Amino acid sequence: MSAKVAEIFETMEYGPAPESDKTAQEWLESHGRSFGHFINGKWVKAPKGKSFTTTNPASGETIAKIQLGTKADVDAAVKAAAKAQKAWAARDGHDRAKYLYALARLIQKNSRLLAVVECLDNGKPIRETRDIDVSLAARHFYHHAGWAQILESEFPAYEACGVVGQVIPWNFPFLMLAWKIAPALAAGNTVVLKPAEFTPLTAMLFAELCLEAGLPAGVVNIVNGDGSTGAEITKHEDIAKIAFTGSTDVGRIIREATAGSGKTLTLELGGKSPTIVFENADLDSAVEGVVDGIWLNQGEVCCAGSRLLLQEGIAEKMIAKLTKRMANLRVGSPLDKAIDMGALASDEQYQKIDRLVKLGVKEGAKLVQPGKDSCPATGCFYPPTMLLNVQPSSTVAEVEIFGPVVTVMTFRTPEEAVMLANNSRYGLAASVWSENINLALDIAPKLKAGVVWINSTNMFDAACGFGGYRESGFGREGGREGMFAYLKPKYLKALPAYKETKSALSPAKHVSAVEGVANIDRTAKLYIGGKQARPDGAYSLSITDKNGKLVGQVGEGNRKDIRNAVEAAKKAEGWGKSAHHLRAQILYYIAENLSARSDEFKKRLVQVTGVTPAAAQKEVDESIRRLFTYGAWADKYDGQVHTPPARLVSVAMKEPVGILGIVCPDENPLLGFVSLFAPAMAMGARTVIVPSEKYPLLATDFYQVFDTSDVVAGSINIVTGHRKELTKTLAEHDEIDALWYFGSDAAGSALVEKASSGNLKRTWVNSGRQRNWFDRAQSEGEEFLRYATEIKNIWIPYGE
Ligand code: TAP
Repeated sequence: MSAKVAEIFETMEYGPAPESDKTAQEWLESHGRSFGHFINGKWVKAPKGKSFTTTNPASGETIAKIQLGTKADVDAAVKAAAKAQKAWAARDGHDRAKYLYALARLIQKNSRLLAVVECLDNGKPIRETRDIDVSLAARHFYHHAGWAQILESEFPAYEACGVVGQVIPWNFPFLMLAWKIAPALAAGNTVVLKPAEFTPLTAMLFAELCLEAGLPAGVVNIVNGDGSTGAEITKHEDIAKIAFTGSTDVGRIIREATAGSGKTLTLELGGKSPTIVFENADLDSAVEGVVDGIWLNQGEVCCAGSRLLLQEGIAEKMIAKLTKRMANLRVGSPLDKAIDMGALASDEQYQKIDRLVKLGVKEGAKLVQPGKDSCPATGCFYPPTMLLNVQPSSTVAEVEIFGPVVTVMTFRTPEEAVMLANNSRYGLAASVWSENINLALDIAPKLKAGVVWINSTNMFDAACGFGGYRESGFGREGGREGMFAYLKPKYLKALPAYKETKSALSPAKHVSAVEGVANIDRTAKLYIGGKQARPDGAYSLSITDKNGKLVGQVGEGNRKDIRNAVEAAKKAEGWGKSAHHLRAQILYYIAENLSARSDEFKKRLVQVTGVTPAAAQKEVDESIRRLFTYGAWADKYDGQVHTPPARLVSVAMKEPVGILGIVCPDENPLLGFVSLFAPAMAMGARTVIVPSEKYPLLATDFYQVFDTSDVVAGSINIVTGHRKELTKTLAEHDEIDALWYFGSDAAGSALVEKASSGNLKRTWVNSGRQRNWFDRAQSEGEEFLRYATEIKNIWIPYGE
């Protein structure tokens, strides 16, 4: 019997508010509860193909049977995508915009069905699928319809990558599909997408919308399957770019699998994001922020606020408020419109979370689960969980639990908060709570995270790039930066390939053999921390001219020297925060001093490379000009202020990448060197540079130019020696954040991409192709600045 109104007023009990799943069930029936793949605009099912089932994690019921994509299915999908790609890219941008707009409208028209199907398949609450997943997906298609429309005028020097392979996870199945497909199509790519095994259904519904929108066959292909299907996509030779969202472990496998293939790669990976609450925060708002931060989507959120850092003075009060609030969170049927948390996506996920929570308790944490008794006993329901007394080194403070579990730690000072927040191998998001805007705005740039929410959490918008630092991956989704991930410069296809060359260097000969400098030690040392440093191994290498005559010696740097150079770069952290005007001044000053020594550098170029004096002069002049270019850019490559559809602004700051390794080419040993260090310097990145292996004297002669140009010690470090060996050390170094490889050979790029998988540093490689360093369209400008910076979006709410 239902309760009387008077009784309800007394108890304030929620009644059931179920959403009907009738339409969703009818849709499933219309497909016979069985799905194959969507390839070349058609449903494809192999009569004897292997299949798996997808279940409703809230009830354990089987929803549908899904075919497992094989190599043959992936081949067919890639073939269809390749066939469709040229025509799709050649269409007028307005034409592509109309298709994207049609998809946005169709998503809106089918929003309730999409929301219910997502609930059934994933277990997340209807309140969230309806108000977050589906509406943000529609917004993504609208936003990217816009980019398709203005692509030619906004990205005139760029073109589509080609066929794009996309692999997505199960936590936001439809939203992740939208984040992947919308920008790819806007840029003129065609796609082969694999949804997660647990949650393929909204992708199937989307395929139907593609048919309804009349999207040309082959533009969108969806192949169902598991990790093995994903692996077939990531290694496919005819795919030009891979976009992956998922765990850091699989991201690492994909980084290695695609190394040296020439495919571009973006990785959106895991996180362990901090929520920092200062004593002067509005605690009631902060409690709601924590609830949203960690219990949205049952905590199965890459950017979940899973580490709560409380300033000591308010810790007790905040924990009490939070415990009370947790007791009121309602966990139950995902289709009930009045529940806060649904079911975890699978039993596997349930077991993993439970195992980690028990381990946390074993390691000394105190378990708080006030809503445990009201959590449904059957189905994959896990209560909101808080772990207190957690040590920064404990497992639960370090690993991504990917469930409704928050770990709590305390801090005393803002400095300690920043230190604790950054004490993670991840760097996806952070949330800062303080009513003192000065404090919050001081903290936000110090956090190593791609997104920082001030007095808010989990805000997303298609216009604001989303993505991580460190092992949270590289690349951004959304906004202009997200479009760059699906485009490539047009000049690339015309670049000639390098031939494999043997190392030019030989161990040092007698110093007295050096022309004109008998008995004088003319060995150029390394340049570390603003000083010339002897190589650790105390060996030198001989440098010869074009006739094989000895012209000088340089230090033979080794692993230890690279480590020392990185240490020096770490100490120069202040360079990243220096004023942009100062960077410009230093670059102009370097240009001025190079100009004063123009003759000396010209002679050196003639001597070692054998070019004519006129060609050498041209290289020196272009190098001076390039320094001016980056002096110019230093205070002009600014961030942006986005205005998402809410009472917030999102400030997109361009931050230096941190410590950047650079491997220089042999051709144009002066201009190549300048073209690479100058943009990094302009953006405030600290560099460890391996100059041309064959002609390092052009870089070692430069030490004196640096010394007389106010260059900050440690902001630029140079280690001469064998390119391959030093490159490998740079790629494997965990404290190098990014690595550019422009070595003059065919194999170095693969080495860099493979060896960088340890800390998943961001790489930019030449894929064995030689650029023309005199051609300004390909060798200077914003492309270089983009690779020298990371975009951090800081979200700031306004209004009372
Ligand atoms: P994963 O296990 O990494 O799976 C992600 C996708 O990769 C799935 O489609 C999976 O297939 C496929 N896959 C598995 N092994 C593969 C391989 N060797 N080669 C190619 N593809 C392979 O992640 P998950 O458990 O589904 O998702 C949770 C993770 O995603 C969390 O770490 C979370 O933080 C992260 N995530 C990140 C973001 C962003 S934007 N940074 C957003 C959402 C989620 P099957 O699952 O079908 O086997």
